[in-house]
Amino acid sequence: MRIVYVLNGPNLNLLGKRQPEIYGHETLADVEAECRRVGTELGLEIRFHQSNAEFQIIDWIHEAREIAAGIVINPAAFTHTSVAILDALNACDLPIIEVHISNVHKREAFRHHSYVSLVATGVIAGFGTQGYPLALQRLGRLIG
Ligand code: CA2
Repeated sequence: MRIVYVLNGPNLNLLGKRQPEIYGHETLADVEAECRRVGTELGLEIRFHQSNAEFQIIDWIHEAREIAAGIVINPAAFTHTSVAILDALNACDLPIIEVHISNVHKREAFRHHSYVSLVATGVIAGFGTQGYPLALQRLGRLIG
């Protein structure tokens, strides 16, 4: 089965517990369950991870580079700051879908720039947590 990494950056472990007006009521566990359900439908094995540490996300990208068919990534605040995550993704010859739960373009100006978009195959923003299954559907098409 084709392996897809679904990677989540800092503070996304708080999903559904704070700021529901921005990020909704679903928890990260709900998002993981939905990714696994859609992954099964699409014949994808989902490796779902979250970390607050930049190095850990980079290590998972290195893992994905070796064994995965694609990456879905919500780098959270690292989106706007991390050249290191951009470099790690650039070392992958894989389709990469960048997901943001909120519409970053109607928020603060510092959220309008994404390092990850420089390497992403596609970007989904503002679809709430539904962005994750949508990203998996797109990957399913791309790697089908
Ligand atoms: O909209 C997104 O998915 C973001 O990647 C979320 C990041 C933010 O820094 C990006 O600009 C956009 C923040 C994730 C923090 O998630 C929380 C969830 C609930 C409560 C507090 C934080």
